[in-house]
Amino acid sequence: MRRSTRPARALGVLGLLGALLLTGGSPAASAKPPPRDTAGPGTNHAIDDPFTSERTSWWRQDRFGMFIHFGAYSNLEGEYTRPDGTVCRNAEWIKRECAIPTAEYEKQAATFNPADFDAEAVVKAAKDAGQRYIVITSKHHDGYAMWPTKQNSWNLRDHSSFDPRRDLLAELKKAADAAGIKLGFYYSIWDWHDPDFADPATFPRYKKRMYAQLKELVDGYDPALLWFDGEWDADNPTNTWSRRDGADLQAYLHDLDPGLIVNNRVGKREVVDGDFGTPEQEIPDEPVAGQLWESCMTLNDHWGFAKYDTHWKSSTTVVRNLLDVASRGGNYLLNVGPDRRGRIPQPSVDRLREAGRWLGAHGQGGAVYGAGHTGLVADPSWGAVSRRGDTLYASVTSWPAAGSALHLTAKEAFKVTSARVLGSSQGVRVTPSGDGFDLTPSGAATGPVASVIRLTIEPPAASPPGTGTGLTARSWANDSFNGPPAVTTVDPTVNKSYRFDGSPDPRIPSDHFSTRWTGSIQPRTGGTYTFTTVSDDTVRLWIDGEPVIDSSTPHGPKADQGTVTLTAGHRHSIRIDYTEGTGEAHMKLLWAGPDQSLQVVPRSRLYAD
Ligand code: FHN
Repeated sequence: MRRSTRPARALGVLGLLGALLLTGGSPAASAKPPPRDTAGPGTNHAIDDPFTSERTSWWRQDRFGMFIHFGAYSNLEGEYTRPDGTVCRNAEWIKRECAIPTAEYEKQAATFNPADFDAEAVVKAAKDAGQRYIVITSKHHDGYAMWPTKQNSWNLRDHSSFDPRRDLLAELKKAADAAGIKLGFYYSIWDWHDPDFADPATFPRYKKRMYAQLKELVDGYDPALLWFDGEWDADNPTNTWSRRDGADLQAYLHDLDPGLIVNNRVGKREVVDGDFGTPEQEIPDEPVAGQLWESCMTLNDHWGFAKYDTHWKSSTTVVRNLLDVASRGGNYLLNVGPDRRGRIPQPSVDRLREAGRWLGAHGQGGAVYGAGHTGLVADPSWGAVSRRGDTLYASVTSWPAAGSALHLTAKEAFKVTSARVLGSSQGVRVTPSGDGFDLTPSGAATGPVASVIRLTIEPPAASPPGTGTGLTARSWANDSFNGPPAVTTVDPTVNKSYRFDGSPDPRIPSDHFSTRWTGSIQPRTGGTYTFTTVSDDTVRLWIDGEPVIDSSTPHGPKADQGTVTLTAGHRHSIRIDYTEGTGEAHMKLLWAGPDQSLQVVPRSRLYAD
């Protein structure tokens, strides 16, 4: 029985134990999840709102993680000398990009011996950096498993020179748990080594082994998240992973562990896939429409270890990237690539430690941990502004000349009740000015990385808490709202992932149906609200009878946005017309406003007809 560490999982285990007590059945009997093909009409696969759920809370608070790319490729340290003497350079793609014959790649992997991998040192490096979760490659595209999988012998236990008594992932899990660091696993769907992967006729055999490996990882190591990769259409070998495969895998993983967090590469990197988007080597300019997100980056120019790559990002760049990411509501997953012996390169450790020192000084980490998009101010040219409750953190990277001011453009009315520079006794004059405030410090910047002005604010006036129970939902067993609705109910929220097999009700087929939600929506504060619909196939949204979103051309999974001004406490009429033709089906209604970060519109703000 897997040790459970989180409420959701504990419930799973307690639920299971409860079932055993009731049925007296064996664990295997009651642990067996219902076959997914019985899900069918009436199933909504959306388990919660990742923007607000307890399940994702630690991830949304922690903000900063360590990515670790470590595998059989690390043994070559980024360089391969071909038989003709020419040298080919790559890191984790070296087998494919340098066309190393499989037998030769297997031969070199047999010498892989990361004897110096020190899990406690790795976890210390993360903690010293201020990284609060770790994601390590359990299996990259080369198919080589970094744990003693029973599905094949292509793994660190059975095919290496590593001590067979050791389990590197178990060591890391133990060290991470002891340090209060969450541990996640990267897992590549694309597998260059498994003989059944490339042929669609044998791909089901590969999928069976893949599901079994994922069960080994979840049951054996209790990861907090799974970071999928290698989901894209590719050749050499052909990758036939489909959207349906992604939907099935997500349902399987939720059965395995309801508390698990999964990224969008479980499917096809769409807004409806997994719990968060994964922009790579880039930082979005603003919050991503309709989905949490995490920017992943290398610290030099390679994910896997490359002995010649000394193009390291500075610790200043790391901190400033992190401040930008947090101010836009994202996470930052920054990579290290251990060498063939399992050691993190010292230049990586040094830069990460410097970043951690800045975060740990003067409470400056408050601008990152648990902080996010303000919704109240525009992105400034002189730095980044993040928000945590009634505190704004203005992280200044271009300090003004003596006596000059920093202008902060306010998108909504609010007051600043105090301001101070973290790590300094200097005062900051705050004066209303034009479309916002002028912040005039009285002293010098506190350092070369960024200086943080901590502003305490009085947020926009709020009306009493809502007492809503949801919207009236009428559904038709046709995609044109034709005739009387087959089902009328009250939906607490509009948060639907029907995917391929589900629908609003067992009486509604999984294709060719429509739903109309009506009622009213009541904001706590007044001002400009951005509504986001995430839909497949079509959606139209009206507020007070005025069109806000019209996405009535049938489409695949897509986010659409529209803005409208709402009055605090007023019940604005709302109508959503949604249709599903064939294939996949999704419908979510989210909003973001002056005092409201992006989330599924909560039940308490929605009132039925
Ligand atoms: O092909 C991989 C690559 O090797 C690396 O693992 C990155 C990290 O996110 N993901 C894929 C490229 O998008």
